[in-house]
Amino acid sequence: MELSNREILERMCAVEREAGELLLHAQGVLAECKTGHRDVVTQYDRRVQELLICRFTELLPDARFFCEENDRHDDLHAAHVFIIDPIDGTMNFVRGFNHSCISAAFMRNGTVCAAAVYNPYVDELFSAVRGEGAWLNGRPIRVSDAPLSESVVCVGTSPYDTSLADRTFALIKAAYLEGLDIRRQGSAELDLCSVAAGRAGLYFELGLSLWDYAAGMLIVQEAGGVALTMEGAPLPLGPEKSPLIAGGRQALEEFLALAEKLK
Ligand code: LIP
Repeated sequence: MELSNREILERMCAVEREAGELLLHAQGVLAECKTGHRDVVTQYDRRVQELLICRFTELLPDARFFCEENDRHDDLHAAHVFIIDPIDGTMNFVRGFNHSCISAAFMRNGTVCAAAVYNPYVDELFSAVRGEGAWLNGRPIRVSDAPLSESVVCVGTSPYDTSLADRTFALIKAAYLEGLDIRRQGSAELDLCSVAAGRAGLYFELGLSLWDYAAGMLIVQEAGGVALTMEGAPLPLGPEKSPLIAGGRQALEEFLALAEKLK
């Protein structure tokens, strides 16, 4: 009997809570540089990733994996794929900011159908099932439908690609001037969950990988919001990096129009 998306989500949530203990009790964190001194990985990123792969393989033996670490990039066209960011907000983790999460999205035949994002530091588990809604610790959540002028805007600075800096900071200044204020929290998935829970009205970042947004994208959509590229197109579910904007429809459309004028 094939497992339903809801049954798979329940297992994803339990596994992320288990992995959360590894972050809460982490000691002797060793940071290694990947593409540069701002792009780091730790032994805990790898341990969490291996734990999730092991548990999800027990659940679905034919599952494939597309993950941030260890170049684990299986075929995204497979029937069952888990997209994993073992620690989203690794620099926060290394620096002790206590604002990071474990993120996993389940894709069935090319469509993201279930998602879970767990922040163990505040015991907040955001989740969603396509067509069934989005939740925070089991309670339904909705995006804010406020206009940009009444929205706090989460911003991402794409620190791994400084060629995006001029455009990024021009957009951040626009968000600061047109919105209520900005927040740079350091975790794309948690920024998307802040939008899904109606805490922030908008989030954007110009250079993200699939594992940085696959889960949060579904959680925002199931919370009544929109998640698109900065050109207003559907987000790619592929290996290429992508700009992203997410929010309630009104604030998002206002900001996309502003971004167009700033080109
Ligand atoms: C991080 C994102 C963050 C972004 C960083 C990086 P990581 O993910 O959460 O929003 O600014 O460039 O992509 O590397 O900590 O999983």
